[in-house]
This record gives sequence, C-alpha cells and structure tokens, in this order.
Amino acid sequence: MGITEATIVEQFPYWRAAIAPAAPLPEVPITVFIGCGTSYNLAVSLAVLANDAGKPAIAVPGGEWLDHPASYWPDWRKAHVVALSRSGETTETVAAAKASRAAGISVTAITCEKQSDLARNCDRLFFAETHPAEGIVMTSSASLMLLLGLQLLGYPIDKALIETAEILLESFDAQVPTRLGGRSHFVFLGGGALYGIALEASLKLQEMSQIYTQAFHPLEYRHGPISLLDERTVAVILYSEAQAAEAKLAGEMSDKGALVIGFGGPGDLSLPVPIAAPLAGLTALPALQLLGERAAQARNIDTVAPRHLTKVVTLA
Ligand code: F1P
Repeated sequence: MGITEATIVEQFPYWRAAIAPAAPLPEVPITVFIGCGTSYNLAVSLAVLANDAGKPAIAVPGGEWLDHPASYWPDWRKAHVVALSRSGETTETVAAAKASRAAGISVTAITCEKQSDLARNCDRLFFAETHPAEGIVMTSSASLMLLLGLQLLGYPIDKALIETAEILLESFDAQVPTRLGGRSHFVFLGGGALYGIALEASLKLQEMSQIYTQAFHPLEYRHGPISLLDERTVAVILYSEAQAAEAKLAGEMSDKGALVIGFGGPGDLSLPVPIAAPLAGLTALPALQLLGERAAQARNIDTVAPRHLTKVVTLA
C-alpha cells in the first residue's frame, strides 16, 4: 500500500480521537468560513450546514476575504470568521485572519497544526492531529477539519458514523475501481452541503491523477456542461434529499454513456449512505479520496508528489 492510500484507509482512529463537543459559535449577523483549496471546499460545505442549523453563513476563499470583504458582506466588520487551514500557514488564509482581527472581528481557527501562524492569530482554536504520513495531498486532514467544523456547528459525531464511513470506503473499493477502465473525465455532483464535498472530490482526483474533473450542483449539469458527457465520463452523484430529480439526472447521464456512481441513491453502481443528511458528506469523503488514489494508480502516477503542488502554498 502506498503512502497516500495509507493516509486514507488509516484515518479513522484520528476521527475517533477528534470527537469532542465544542462550544457554539458566537451570535453574529454572519459567520464567514474561509480557506484555500481543500480547506475552501470544506468551508463551502460548512457554510451550508451552518445555514441549515439556523446560523447565517457564507464561504469565501481566503484571498477574496482578504482583498474584498465588503464585496461578500457589506457589513463585514460585524462578521465572525472561521478560518480553516491544515498547515495554518497558507498565505491568504493567515493574512485574512490577521486582517479580520485587526478590523475587530474574532476568528475561530480549525487546523491540524497547533504551532502555526494561524494558531497564533486566532481567538479560538480547534485542532485535530492528522495521520503523520500525510503529504501534499490533503486526505485525513480534510476529513478531520470537516469533522471539527461539524462539531462546532452542533452536529454530533459518534462512533457509529465513523463505522459507516469505514464500511462505505470498503464497499466503494470492492465495487468501483475495476469499473473505471477507459474513463478519463470525472464529474462530481452534489446539492446543498454536498456541493462542497463534490468540489473537494473533484479537486482531489484532479490533484492526484491529473485527470480533468468538474463539479456542479446537480441540476446545473444539464445547463451546458452535459455537452462534454460521453462514454469516457464517470459521474459521481452525491444524493441529497432531492432524490427524485437527481435520480432522473442519473438516468439521463447513464443513457448518454456515463458510468454513474450514486452515493446514497441510484446509479450504474449504487453505494448506500445510511446516515442523516448533514453528515453524509463526511461519511463519503474517504471513499471519494480513494477514488482519486485509484485513478492515479491506474495511470501510474505517484500521489506523494503531485505535479506543481507543495504541502503549503505560500506567496512570497
Ligand atoms: C490547503 C492546500 C490544499 C492543496 C495542497 C496544499 O492548504 O492549498 O488545498 O491541495 O495540499 O494545501 P491549507 O491552508 O489547508 O494548509
């Protein structure tokens, strides 16, 4: 087993260690989740889940919140910021956290590095230890930061959920990789909080395998992107409560030649996700990470050193 694969399949003990109730977020007009890359994708999912839990929230990339906060929220000085960064050193995220605090905004940090610039520049710190072998590609750390964010929003994580994620990972690996031959275009669809997960699955597979990937809200796919669909396409549908419409889309994509993998709903391959909707994304994340690894292995690409990427992306 390669190093990246180990960080995916061995991540669950780190999840168990990260279970802890968290004091709620402050009562503010808006909570802004910021991050870059994978951490931004998690922010997208968490902002939706915050709204679902009755806490108004948006997600903004770190660099955008740094440079144009008022373009995202006019009364931005009244926000609370939740900054996500595995390393705690990504230039834009750290600078945005510092600038927010300088403007009188309190900052909650979610990170896997206690001794980081972000950890030193926040008001509240949520930390989880990640798999020690994790390299450039964020695998276990992505799941862990999502888990911490869910707890912060009051969604309880328990051992049964973790077991469900493990079972899903195993059943994914038993059914899916052998069906991927000849497929070179991957589309990820997710609605609500699952859109951020679709973005993350897409980014992961692209980074790991250098295959062209796309992510959309499910029904958006019919408004143009479907023109690229052919027998080289794999479509991963992360089913939300809007099952009926998403299932129709799955049928249409399959008829047009895609291999449809349904998480929590129908497809050419269907994987059950027996978990409450807000937690479905976290449950599916390890399997989606493994999809990237398996696609890379099929192309003999070493995911320990993805092209053009570094573990911490900094701007001098
Ligand atoms: C996030 C990030 C990842 C990218 C690579 C480098 O950084 O840019 O999105 O895939 O792994 O790190 P961080 O702010 O979470 O440390």
